Amino acid sequence: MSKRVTFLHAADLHLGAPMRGLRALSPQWADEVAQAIPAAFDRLVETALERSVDFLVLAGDIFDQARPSYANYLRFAHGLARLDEAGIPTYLCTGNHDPYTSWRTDLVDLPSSTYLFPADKPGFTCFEKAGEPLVVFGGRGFYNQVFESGANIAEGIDRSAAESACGRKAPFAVGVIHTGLNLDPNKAPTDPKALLDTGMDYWALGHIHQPLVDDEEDPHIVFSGCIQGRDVNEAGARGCFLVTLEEGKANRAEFLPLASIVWQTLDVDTSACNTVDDTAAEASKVLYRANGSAKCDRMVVRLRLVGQTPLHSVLQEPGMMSDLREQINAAHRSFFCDSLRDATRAPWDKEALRAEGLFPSVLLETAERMKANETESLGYIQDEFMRLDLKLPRALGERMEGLQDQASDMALDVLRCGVDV
Ligand SMILES: [Mn+2]
Repeated sequence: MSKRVTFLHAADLHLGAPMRGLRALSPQWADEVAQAIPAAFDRLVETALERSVDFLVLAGDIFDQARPSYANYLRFAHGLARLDEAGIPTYLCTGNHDPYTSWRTDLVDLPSSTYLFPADKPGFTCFEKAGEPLVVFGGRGFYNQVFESGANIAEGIDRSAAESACGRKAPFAVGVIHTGLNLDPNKAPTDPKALLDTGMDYWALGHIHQPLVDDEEDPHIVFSGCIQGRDVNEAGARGCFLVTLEEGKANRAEFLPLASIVWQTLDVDTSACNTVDDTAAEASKVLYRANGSAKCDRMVVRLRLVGQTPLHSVLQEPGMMSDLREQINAAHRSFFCDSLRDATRAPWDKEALRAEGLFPSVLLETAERMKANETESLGYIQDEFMRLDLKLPRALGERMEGLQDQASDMALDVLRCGVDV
């Protein structure tokens, strides 16, 4: 029978991090947001138990600060103890936020099954199942907040080093490091191509807060992302990866959402709205659609009203945006809109612009002439995409008419010579 291992890969827990950047929060929401990070960690532990994984890997930045609170350590140790009781060990390394030198050993003991990778050099260990070695690990964390410039955090970590350090071969080899890879040159960067040549089956990385997978079909280098976004810059679903390595098969890494609160920046198209109340209804639709794909309990959203609408001037009346924001917030317990911005545009009275005979009328005439000659327009776009070495979007021909209208409206906007109706 082919050998197989399953584990959870998470990183960037940032226990103890303040949630930032909320402009206007109700006291109730402030409480929920403050609890979101520890709640996501608890969900990570629950998920490991429910899925009966072989082990948990944490690739650094467990804590947000170099001196985390006793309460944060307790929460962390309690979670790891629950896993330990279920026979699930944890393998972790330190990150730039919680470097090795500041790691507290005087607050609480971590379970004996927890392995902390060293940070001054690579460390190796082995996971056994039924008395047989199943996985060899190689990993390294951050020693201080700043990684030694020019040093390579992955140096010396490869399959043969892990196997010889463990004194045995194993079906699988897993690397664990906190690194900027080739994405953040300031945080222990390392070359992804070199990682692929190490013979490790899977590199569990931490530091980049966005989940990233090198190859969806057969992932080998993966950033799990943070478990809970802290502000609108960390928008979208956040969680961990359920990794399955199996002999003779491609690797699998399934993203599992853990964040209870997901941040979003969303646009609400008001162009089909006849009243401000319609706009609130359209906002609801957008919120539910986004919530469906984010798979979270709660969403904090920044909404932007867009599109051409006769409501443009009404929306600009004093107090209108705050009334509308309150209406949206009162209607939904699951969503909190902390900012609502009007970016709508007044509709153009194109007939009036044509009648004026000024530059906008020339622009409109040119746009219509181009629209009439679709082949020429498509040819032009193809040439531009080829020049920029970009792939042409699919079904472009069918979308040409709408795109051309949009382009001429945008050009008119730039001219800023419209009339409010
Ligand atoms: Mn981090």
